Formats: sequence, structure tokens, C-alpha cells
Amino acid sequence: MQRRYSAGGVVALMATAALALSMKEWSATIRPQDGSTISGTATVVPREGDSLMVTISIKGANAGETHPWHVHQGGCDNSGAVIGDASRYKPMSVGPNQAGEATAKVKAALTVGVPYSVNIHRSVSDPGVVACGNLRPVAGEIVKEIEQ
Ligand SMILES: [Cu+2]
Repeated sequence: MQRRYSAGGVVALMATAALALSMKEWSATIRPQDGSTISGTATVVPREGDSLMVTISIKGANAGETHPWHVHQGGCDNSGAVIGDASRYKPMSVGPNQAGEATAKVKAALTVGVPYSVNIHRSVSDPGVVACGNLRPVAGEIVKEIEQ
């Protein structure tokens, strides 16, 4: 049986092309700030439904401490509003190995060319920033081709 593209198939291909442009992974190298020894990495991966999966991993923190963290608009030198609902970023607990990991799924999208950063705050009661990393788009698009 010969295969033909229906009108519906064309629409699906166009939708995929638009999706490919917005599907871009981001990463940040987190560096200490304000005298802390916290460093680490963070990644932001777009998911379906205009949401982002944010993953953060730090080391060099004090065991037992709890650090709120978020993706913010603006770079580390000039950060602004939290991206997405701040309550979706559960504070990160630091284990006995002085390391911590956390993930957050937030409803938001990042735009290439706009600065964003990942902030780690001193404590639940002190929003001072003790580590930060500027998010940069990872080279290359995440493209899921339609199989034909
Ligand atoms: Cu924050």
C-alpha cells in the first residue's frame, strides 16, 4: 500500500518544527558567592506542556543545612524574579557528604537570548545568595524527528 501524506500529517510536521525551536536544554556551572564554598551544576530541560525540569547538584556545602534555590530571570550579577511558581522549588537538604541534589518541575519556558541564572540561597530565613550559575543554552537543539 502506497503511503501518502494527509493534510493532518502536514500540520503535525509543522507543529514539530515549532517545537524543535523551543526545545533547548540549558546548563549552568554554579560557583561560590559571598564567601561560601558551594559549587555545582544545574540543567534545565524543556518538557511537554510548557514545563521545565530543573535539576541541581551541589557540593562543598555544610552538612545538615537547607538551601532554597530557584531559576531566576537575569544573570548572577543582576537576578530578578523567580521563573515559575517558587513553591515548586523544594529547598535542598545537604547530606553528610556536604552535597545536595534537587529537582523541580515548573510551568515556564526559557527564551534563547534572555539571561537566566540559578541561585542558591543561604537559608530558609536568609535569602542572601551563596552560590550562583548563569544558565546557557547547550549547543544543538533537542529535536525529536517524526519517523516517516
Ligand atoms: Cu531564588
